[in-house]
Amino acid sequence: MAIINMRKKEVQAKIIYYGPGRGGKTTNLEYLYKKLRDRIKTEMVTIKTHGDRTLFFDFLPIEIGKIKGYDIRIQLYTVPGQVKYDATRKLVLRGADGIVFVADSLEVRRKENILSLNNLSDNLAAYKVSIFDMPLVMQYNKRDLLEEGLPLIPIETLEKDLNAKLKAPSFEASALKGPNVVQTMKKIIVMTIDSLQRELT
Ligand SMILES: Nc1nc2c(ncn2[C@@H]2O[C@H](COP(=O)(O)OP(=O)(O)OP(=O)(O)O)[C@@H](O)[C@H]2O)c(=O)[nH]1
Ligand SMILES: [Mg+2]
Repeated sequence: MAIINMRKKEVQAKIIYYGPGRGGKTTNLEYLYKKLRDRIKTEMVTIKTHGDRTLFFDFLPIEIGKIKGYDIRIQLYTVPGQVKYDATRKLVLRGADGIVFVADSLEVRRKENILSLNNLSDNLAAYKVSIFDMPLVMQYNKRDLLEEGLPLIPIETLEKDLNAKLKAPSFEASALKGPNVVQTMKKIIVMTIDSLQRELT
């Protein structure tokens, strides 16, 4: 849940990048950090990694200016995607205001995407939150690998596997090269702020 400080006129919202291990969550935040460096006053924080695997979380705070007189601060987090880190994932998810689900487009990762989305739904349910009530954006990542001739899951299949019921806005992206990384972030911020508006008015 967002922290709203009426006296200071500040809103702090938490957005989580969720998805299977190696799907590209950390790479999304790294790209945003490079791209928006002048707008980000603090360093990106990476809490514990083993090689390039996230063991705890990444954290990137962004100030996006004022809405209705309130200073809006967005905190982007990633969870560790590896199945074995579920307790940590659940902890980081606590109090989320919005979620980006980063799916891995590689064909061999089809099952992992579905399991991870189910895991998200279960972990939200444990906090008594329905995934259907949560601002959520789907990102189909690694689309650049199509040019390398690697077998990718067709978008229609990803939509059917992951988004048939949710019907969330979705983006084909490459966290590594950049297409739709900023757009994904903008969309989830707008959706998250929209859902917080009720608390502001
Ligand atoms: N080609 C390509 N590689 C990508 C893309 N996004 C991520 N990768 C690569 O995939 C690997 C895993 O990316 P990470 O961002 O560390 O994945 P993660 O989701 O944070 O993984 P965990 O921390 O284990 O949950 C890295 O080698 C990235 O460079 C992409 O869009 N295209
Ligand atoms: Mg990571």
